[in-house]
Amino acid sequence: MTIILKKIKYMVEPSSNKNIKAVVMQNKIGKTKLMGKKKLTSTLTLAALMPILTAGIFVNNAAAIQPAEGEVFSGNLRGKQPNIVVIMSDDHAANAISSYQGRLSSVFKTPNIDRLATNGVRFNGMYANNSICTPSRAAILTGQYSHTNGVKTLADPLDRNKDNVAKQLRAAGYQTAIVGKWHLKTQPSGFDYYNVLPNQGEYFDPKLKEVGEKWQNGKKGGEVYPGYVTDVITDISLNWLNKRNENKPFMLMINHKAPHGLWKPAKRHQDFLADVKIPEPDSLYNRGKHGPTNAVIIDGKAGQQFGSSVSRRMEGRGLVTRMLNKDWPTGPLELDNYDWNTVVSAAYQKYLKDYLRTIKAVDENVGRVLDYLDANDLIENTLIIYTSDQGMMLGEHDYYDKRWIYEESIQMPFLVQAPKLQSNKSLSNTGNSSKGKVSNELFLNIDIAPTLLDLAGVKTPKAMQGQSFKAALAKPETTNGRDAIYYRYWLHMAHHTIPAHYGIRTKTHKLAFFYGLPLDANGAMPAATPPYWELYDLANDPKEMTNLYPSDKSDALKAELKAQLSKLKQDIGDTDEQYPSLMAVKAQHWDR
Ligand SMILES: [Ca+2]
Repeated sequence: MTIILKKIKYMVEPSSNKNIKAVVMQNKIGKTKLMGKKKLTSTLTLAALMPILTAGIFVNNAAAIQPAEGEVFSGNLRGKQPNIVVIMSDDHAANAISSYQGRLSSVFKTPNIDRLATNGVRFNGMYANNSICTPSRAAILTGQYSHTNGVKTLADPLDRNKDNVAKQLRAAGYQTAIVGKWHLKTQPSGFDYYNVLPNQGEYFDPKLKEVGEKWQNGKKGGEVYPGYVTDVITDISLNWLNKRNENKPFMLMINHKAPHGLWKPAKRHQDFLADVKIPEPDSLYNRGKHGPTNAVIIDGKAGQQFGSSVSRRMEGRGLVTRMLNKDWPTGPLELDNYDWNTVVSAAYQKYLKDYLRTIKAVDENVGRVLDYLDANDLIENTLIIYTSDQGMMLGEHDYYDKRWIYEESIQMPFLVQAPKLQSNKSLSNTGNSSKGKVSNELFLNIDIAPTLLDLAGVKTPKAMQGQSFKAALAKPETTNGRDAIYYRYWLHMAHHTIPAHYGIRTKTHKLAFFYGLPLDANGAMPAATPPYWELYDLANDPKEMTNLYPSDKSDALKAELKAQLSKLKQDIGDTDEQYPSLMAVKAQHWDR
């Protein structure tokens, strides 16, 4: 125990010979003053001891921090195990990153995030297994599907005794930290340092809950940090980097709140894009034969619509209705003409400007992190990822929010810059050789944890369901991904009136079964919705404008995809037999 205390004390002492060249802390954080050596030492000692005080599975962690300084970690492993920085924003659609060259790229640039695309690999086929905050974050950490890790909805807490990527990396000698959005209710585990927002957090003067303070679940607890949340999260992250033990590799997760709604841009960005017309998707006005085109009867009420709209198609949660409220954070929507298309356009423009303004601050702060890593000679041996917990519907098909199986919702932006120094054979082909390259293969968020572990020389634990795609970092154009991905949204009809569904996305097609039942999902709405199917030919209809399911011509394709979907469900253990109500719906609708 003495050795451990000594070790941890060393770990938290600021390095004496730091040479910080270019970092200017934008905010003087009141909190920093409190983080004198004494407090940090006691704080992190407690955090480091927690695993040892807990049972069984942490034995490796304890072993990992016990050897005396220099014997195991400095020199031997350093240089082989890359540092890892994962910057993850919230609801950032690939369309809103200029290197993805989407609809918005002509008017909105993300020069700093794009540095990762220029120097690394852009993944076009990274997907969330369950396109909503809490479940996707749990899947990323645990490497497991929602039905396995137990976090199916926003209401499910992550069991902190479960294994996760941070615990595994700690056991392999890493220092681990997470700053910013957490949204998993229970106290973070596996992290030497955490400082996280309660629940969604606030844009201005956010509260954060730091390691060492008495933990309170969910939205409770925390101390105020003056400033704008994206700046504050970056300040705390860089502060942690300054204080880390330089003799160990590190994994730092920087989790931004932005660009999650309701959007509150930094004051410096409130007029950004003011005179710009944001390109609109055609499907904002013409929804085609996409999705549930007809209103349905839900809970006895006729004329109900699925999916929150930009337009007035849906009142209540529809953006027009919400933005007309005088309390809308950036001021109410101003209209001088109530023609349908004029109103839709005005609401869309306001939505996108609010949204993109919050991303502007994310991009600036990504730049600060990259500059820091550069200035401190860390870029050579650090893997840097930029991603988001899922995507976002930005007016496509007259939707906002996510949750749907549609591309804009489930695609996660995923940009990776591999370490430049290639002292490790397993990374010998990454770096310059893969600079500026693109992968069009299919991957899932549950593959991220196994990949990070693979990079650190850790075998994927059996309980993780994802697969390492480390090879794709070196040879993105020739490395195969998954044949198909499995998607499932459980939070039936809550918040944005989207029915529960599951489906399969192959390289060319997407098939989704909207079974429309709450089952045992926490927070799901009780009323069943009419079951239906959707089928899209992604090769010829990438914007998913025409649901092919009603056409008899696609019968063979439907049968083939249904068989593939059933097989996939079987393989990953997400079978339907435990739900009699779902089996009854399938008996009626599976073969229709
Ligand atoms: Ca999210």
